[in-house]
Amino acid sequence: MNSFLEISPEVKQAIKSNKPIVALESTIISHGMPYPKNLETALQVEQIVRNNNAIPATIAIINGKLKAGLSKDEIKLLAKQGQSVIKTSRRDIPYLVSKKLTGATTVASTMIIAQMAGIKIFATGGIGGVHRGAAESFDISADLQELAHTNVAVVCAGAKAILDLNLTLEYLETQGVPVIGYKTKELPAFYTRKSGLNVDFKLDSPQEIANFLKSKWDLNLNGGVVVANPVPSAFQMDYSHIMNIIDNALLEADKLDVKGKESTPFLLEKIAKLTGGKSLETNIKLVLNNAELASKIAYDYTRLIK
Ligand code: PSU
Ligand code: MN
Repeated sequence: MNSFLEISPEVKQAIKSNKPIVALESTIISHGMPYPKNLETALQVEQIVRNNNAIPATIAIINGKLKAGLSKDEIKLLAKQGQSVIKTSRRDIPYLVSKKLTGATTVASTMIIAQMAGIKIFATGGIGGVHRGAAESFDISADLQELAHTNVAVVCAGAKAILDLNLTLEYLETQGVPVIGYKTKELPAFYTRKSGLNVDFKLDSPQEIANFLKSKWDLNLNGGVVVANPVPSAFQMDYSHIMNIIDNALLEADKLDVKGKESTPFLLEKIAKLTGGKSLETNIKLVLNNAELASKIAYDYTRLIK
């Protein structure tokens, strides 16, 4: 264990007794949703993990400490301060640590801290990926490189269609990152169950996914796994409607020359506005759904490594 890492007493206890643990990211709280929905959702996600016999470990950097397991007050702080909290990916971590700053962790940095704490399963909404127009902009999320190297499984609803999903899959293939569809052959596109693209493997139970993870890591095939869990049908959005809205949001971002780390939060906010808040409701439902599946996988995985 390193001196930068601070694991909450509850998570520490869970690690010691091989209880299932689910890591949760915090950029989704500060940059992915507006207050107070972000706070309600973060707390609800933790509750769902508990209801499914696992311990939640929300991850962030607080005053320069890498934290696995946050207090309610810490979650509240990230939720309230929103976009003024530093969105923290791999490259940002030493800056926050050396300056003792507070930051919300993306998928990439949440994976890094989860791995330091020994947590293998992580639930979120969607991963970052290869942005549309990446051939010009070079905008490829650091999440993908982290998935290439860090041994954490990320349960998500795919990646959202603001990205180039086809190129995202190609990148993951090159980096040796398996993309599993939970009960589906089709890669979900966050707001919709449909994308027109295929996952690598369809697995139909948390147990099968736990077996897959154990096999990968027992083989010393380092790196992460994407577990794509489609949003429940009742909550999905209309495909052509959301595609249209995404196109409009992308045009707006282009016009205002929004790029780099601002891009994803800008687009999420724009899409929520253009859908009259409907995309946010779908976003919340799919995160809760992912937390439930991640808890079940974590439960089965701990039974395998006993
Ligand atoms: N996708 C979402 N909501 C989010 C994010 C992605 O639906 O909040 C966040 C995650 O934290 C992800 C990050 O790791 O955006 C990716 O940002 P970038 O593309 O700048 O790497
Ligand atoms: Mn980017």
